[in-house]
Amino acid sequence: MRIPESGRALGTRTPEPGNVAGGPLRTQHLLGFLALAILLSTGCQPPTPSTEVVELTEGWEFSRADRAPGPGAPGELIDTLSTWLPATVPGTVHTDLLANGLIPDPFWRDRELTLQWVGEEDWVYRTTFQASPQLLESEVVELVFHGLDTFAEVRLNGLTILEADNMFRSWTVEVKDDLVSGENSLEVHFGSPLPPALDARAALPYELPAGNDRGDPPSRVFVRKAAYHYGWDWGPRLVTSGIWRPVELLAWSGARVADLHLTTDSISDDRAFLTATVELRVSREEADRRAAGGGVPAIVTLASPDGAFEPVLHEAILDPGLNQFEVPIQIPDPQRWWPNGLGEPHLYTAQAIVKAGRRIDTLTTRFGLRTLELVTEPDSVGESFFFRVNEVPVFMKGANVIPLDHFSPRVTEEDYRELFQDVVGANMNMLRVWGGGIYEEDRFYDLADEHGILIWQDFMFANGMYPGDSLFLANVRAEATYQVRRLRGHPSLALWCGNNEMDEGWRNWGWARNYDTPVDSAAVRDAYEAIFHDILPGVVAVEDPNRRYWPSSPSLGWGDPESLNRGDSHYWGVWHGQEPFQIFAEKLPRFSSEFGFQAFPPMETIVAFTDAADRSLFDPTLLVHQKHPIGNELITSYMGRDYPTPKAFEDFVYVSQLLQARGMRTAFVAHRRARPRTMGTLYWQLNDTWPVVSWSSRDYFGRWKALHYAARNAFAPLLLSPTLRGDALEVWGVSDLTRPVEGTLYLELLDFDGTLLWQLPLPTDLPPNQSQLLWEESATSILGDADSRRVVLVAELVETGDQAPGHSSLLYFHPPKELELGVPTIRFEITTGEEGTILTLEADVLAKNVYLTLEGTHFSDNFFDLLPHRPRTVRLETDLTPDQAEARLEIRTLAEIPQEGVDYDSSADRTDRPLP
Ligand code: BMA
Repeated sequence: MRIPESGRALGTRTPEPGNVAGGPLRTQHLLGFLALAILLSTGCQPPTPSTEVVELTEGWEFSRADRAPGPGAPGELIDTLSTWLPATVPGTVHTDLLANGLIPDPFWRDRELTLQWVGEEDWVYRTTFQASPQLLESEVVELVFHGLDTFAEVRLNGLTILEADNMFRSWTVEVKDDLVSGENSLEVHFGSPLPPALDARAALPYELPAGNDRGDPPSRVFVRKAAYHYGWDWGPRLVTSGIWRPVELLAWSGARVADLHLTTDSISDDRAFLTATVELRVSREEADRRAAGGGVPAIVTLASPDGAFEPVLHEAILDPGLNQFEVPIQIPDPQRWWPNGLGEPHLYTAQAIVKAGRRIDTLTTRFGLRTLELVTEPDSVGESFFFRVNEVPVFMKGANVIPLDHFSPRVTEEDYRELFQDVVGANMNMLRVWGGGIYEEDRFYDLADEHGILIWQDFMFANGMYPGDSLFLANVRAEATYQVRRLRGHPSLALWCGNNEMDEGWRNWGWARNYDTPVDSAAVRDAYEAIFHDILPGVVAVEDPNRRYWPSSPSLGWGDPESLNRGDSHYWGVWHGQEPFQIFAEKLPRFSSEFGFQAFPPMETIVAFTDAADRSLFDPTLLVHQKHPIGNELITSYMGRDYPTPKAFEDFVYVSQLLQARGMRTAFVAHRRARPRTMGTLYWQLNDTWPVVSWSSRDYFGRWKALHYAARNAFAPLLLSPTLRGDALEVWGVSDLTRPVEGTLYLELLDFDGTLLWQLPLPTDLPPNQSQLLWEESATSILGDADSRRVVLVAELVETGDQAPGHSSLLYFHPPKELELGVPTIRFEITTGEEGTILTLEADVLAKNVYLTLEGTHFSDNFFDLLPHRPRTVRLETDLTPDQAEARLEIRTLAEIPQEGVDYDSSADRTDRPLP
């Protein structure tokens, strides 16, 4: 007997392993162990899989479509573009043009500006594929597009079978009758998603606001397509078209499992009660065959390959079309899914199997056991806003994530893995998938599940107002239904949020007053109400009733004092409002879902997209990679407040990162100290879609800015936060741990030469999950005769019985530019051993913001202050030998930055040298 290993037919093409867009889906059809058991126990002929999936990734070509010439493609390219050129699916037209050598890299220098024609053209993609007689014998054959970007007319063997108009939906067409045995042709025509092509589709008597769309007229809100493609204040305007997610033929007969979804009803330490909902589809042919018997007899089995629960077998009579079953499940001794930092994010596996006649089909999915509520209840401040997970109020630490590449189909599985490593590496437990980007790949949410990273999920609407005609609203409803059903099984999913900054824009940015008549204004608002207060919450209530829906982030604008008392907040008083960083300690929201400050990416990244001549602050080419209209001016002005302003561009880049980290740390620690009033701190923004000056902490290439290190430090489960409030010197302890901490708080006052001026060991208890003032004294009395410009307070918490150094934090009594820093001599050595490559550094005087650079190397720590005569070790992820690394390592510190107006020759004074 031959036992099939997989429900996927032999000969099925599998996607490139590295390409997530074409990667494995969350749920896969496979014949698992239980199917095998049933199969063996029947003792007769093995069942055949009912479903065959054929991925259509091969043989694609593309060409410019012939339509009335607009400004369009440059004349010299027209002939070449009108031939058939090789294409990659999933992909985008820009990446295909690039691969064919027809356009320069859109990220190189100012090339973005020369490539606007690509979005103005229509494009055609085509391929051929073989339909085997076996495939054609299937009772149902469907063509499934998991993502078409965006206005697509699909022709199969010359016949139009689909007109698609939403990048965020999947499209399924029954094609059995349109297929021929042997070769079939498939063509996808993409219409330009820009005016004037778009105008016929979106004729409204008034304008709709569409923030950041750099088109004239702006048009993105009429198109269900990623908003950031049209330009954003951190991204290029490169308006794509293409088959951006996989295409497959799904052939099946008899009955198949269409969906398996588990919801948790209750969990105690002994037992969890769940409901599994299984959706089955039965072909008309199968039903007709069995009509005499009054339906299709089938055995439906629910099982757990990892043994979480006993298999449940169910004899059923199925109807043609959709059948739904609810199966109660009990899991003894349940292991809960915990967010990062609180425990293991345990995942279970469940499998639904349907056997009808000789055919069998299975669907496997993962699930996690946890309870999660967003608690918004009246309290002494106003109204709470916090997440309670498995009965524990959890302080959320994290960031807003945007697509990992402007051309998102080229993001690889490895890229996603590295992102999540860096998210966990920075002690985060939540990411917000922001509404101007994309509903992420399945792989993204799988990794979030595996790493215990909760997801605040926006629907894809941002910074504009959208149309309200019935076709548009129906399109939105279909999109939401598809996405909610696709993602609802992930334990990481914490919240559905309607949109980004739209209610705020309407109320506070003048949008409501932009209209000639109150009637027009009311019509625009009505469309908003329909989408965000009717359709989206309605879809969530039906498809994912246990998850909370929140209409708009933020719920109130940052100028409204009430925004600090209830709801979530985007506090942009810093940066957009030009307020000082210290304001973060005063404006304490209930949940901070956005706030940020820009910095330059590391020099290695700048070098990757510029020529040497471009590398100055206000160079026009460089400014193409700075999308905020006054971004560099703002960085410079804030820098002047706290830091010496460097002469050299390279030094400016470094200090811009210190500045960003300093500002954001001010917010992180203030938010954490303020728990339980404040219960979340998600900064803007985690990553970049291309190499750019932006608010990100991790750049396009995955390099950490100083901010990413600062986030890791400030998000540590146990945080010490020394702070000055007037003359009051306070030391706060914040614990996100669920166990009490007992230990000793060591306080020291050191001068920059390393002389200990004062010290205090203090027995300290820190209760679980709390912020507490541990110690308070007058700064004047602690400083005594010391020069406050030459001293640092070192606070360290060492847990009783712990040998390892504890969490430590430093406090200076002045901003960096007022400190009297001497130029340090830093001695170092690099060794390899069991722990990898280790760098040990030691300085003779305080070395402020030690910045290590070494080609292709990631440092476990960087930008840190090296205390005098206190050696410190840093782990290196590098391909270099210790000797090579020692020879090439560069070290920069704040004291060595040549400043504006200071006559300083850095080359003469560099003091870094290896330890003898
Ligand atoms: C936020 C975001 C984005 C924007 C950022 C910086 O509010 O929602 O719209 O990129 O501000 O301006």
